[in-house]
Amino acid sequence: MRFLAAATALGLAVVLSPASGHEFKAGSLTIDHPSSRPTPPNAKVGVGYLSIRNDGTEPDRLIGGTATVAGRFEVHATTIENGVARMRRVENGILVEPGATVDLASGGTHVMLLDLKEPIVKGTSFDGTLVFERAGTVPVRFSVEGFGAAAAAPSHEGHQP
Ligand SMILES: [Cu+2]
Repeated sequence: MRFLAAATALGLAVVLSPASGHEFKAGSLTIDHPSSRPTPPNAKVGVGYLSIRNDGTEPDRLIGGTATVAGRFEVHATTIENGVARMRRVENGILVEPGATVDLASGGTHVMLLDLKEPIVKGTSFDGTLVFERAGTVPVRFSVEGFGAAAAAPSHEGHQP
């Protein structure tokens, strides 16, 4: 109830998701559409994308997570250095300010699934968690989608541990 009251007071829509989306709530946070992309056989690295909306009055921070298909879960940022996209682990997590929506998407900040135990297959889904500083551990489910025609597959070479 507190969440609804706060959201209403702020004039925010409580539920706003496309028909194809799926979302997960934890306190003031809404996790929208966790997704992943298929990997080739024997790949050791996969990606995770999602968005996080904070309808509360306190900031929160995504500091980690898990996925059933992966041995390790990291949050990565993409930066362009000398015209080359490089990814590095975000050590302090991802800040989600009150009223903000943070997108973890192709070409930007993303979830890196390392030490894959099995290939990630289009049309399937897998369980995972997101860990936040305030909201704690939030169970989510990643749906595996194809690569969009417009979005080039991100290269994750150099990510091998
Ligand atoms: Cu990465």
